[in-house]
Amino acid sequence: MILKTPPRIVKSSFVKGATNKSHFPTEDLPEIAVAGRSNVGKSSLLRFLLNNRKLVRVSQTPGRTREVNFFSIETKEFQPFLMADLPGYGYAKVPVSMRKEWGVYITNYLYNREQLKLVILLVDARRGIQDAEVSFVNWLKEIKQPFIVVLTKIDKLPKTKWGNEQKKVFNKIFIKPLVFSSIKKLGVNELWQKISPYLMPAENNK
Ligand SMILES: Nc1nc2c(ncn2[C@@H]2O[C@H](COP(=O)(O)OP(=O)(O)OP(=O)(O)O)[C@@H](O)[C@H]2O)c(=O)[nH]1
Ligand SMILES: [Mg+2]
Repeated sequence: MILKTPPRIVKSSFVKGATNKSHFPTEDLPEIAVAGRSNVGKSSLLRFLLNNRKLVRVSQTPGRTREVNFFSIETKEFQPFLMADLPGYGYAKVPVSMRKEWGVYITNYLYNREQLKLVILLVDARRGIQDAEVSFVNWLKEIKQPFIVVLTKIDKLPKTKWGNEQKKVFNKIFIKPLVFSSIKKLGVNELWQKISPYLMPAENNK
């Protein structure tokens, strides 16, 4: 099912923050994960997508989010699902040893989480796609994990440059990214359209 407008959210709630695998929710619900560098706007995107400012904490101190934060979402259009806000990678102020530890944690989650349907990879529009992100995309392709790429903070660039930034990303990974801004409230319809094929339609959807 592909939506023309965002789904009607009946309820969205914080499930838990998990610092290791044994804390991951065990319900067998389809899951969508939001990944990207620290400070790229993962939590802001979730807030805007779920239309719930109170639900998702936006970090004051980037790079400190160590846990995978799980949110459960009930809508009129789909069966319940979870969204996972992953810890950001590559924040310069974090010691290398800790960065490695996080890398392993996130990679294990992405590789082993059976209910994971889709990864939303965020790329900062001003920085463009970096080598680390290109490697990450290649790895997702290799493990056959479906994903989409979103250029965030697009409001920081004039509209005349958006197409060119999208093309630069395409030239490196052969995927056209969506443009998105949590501040200017841009791109949420397009994002839901990309997400919806990975969700199960509600049985009595009206
Ligand atoms: N201009 C602009 N700023 C944004 C946008 N999205 C997020 N920000 C800002 O970027 C900063 C980081 O946003 P977060 O949503 O906390 O980023 P994050 O990826 O969750 O960061 P970590 O949890 O530390 O990995 C905040 O100051 C946000 O206000 C956007 O679309 N446009
Ligand atoms: Mg965050």
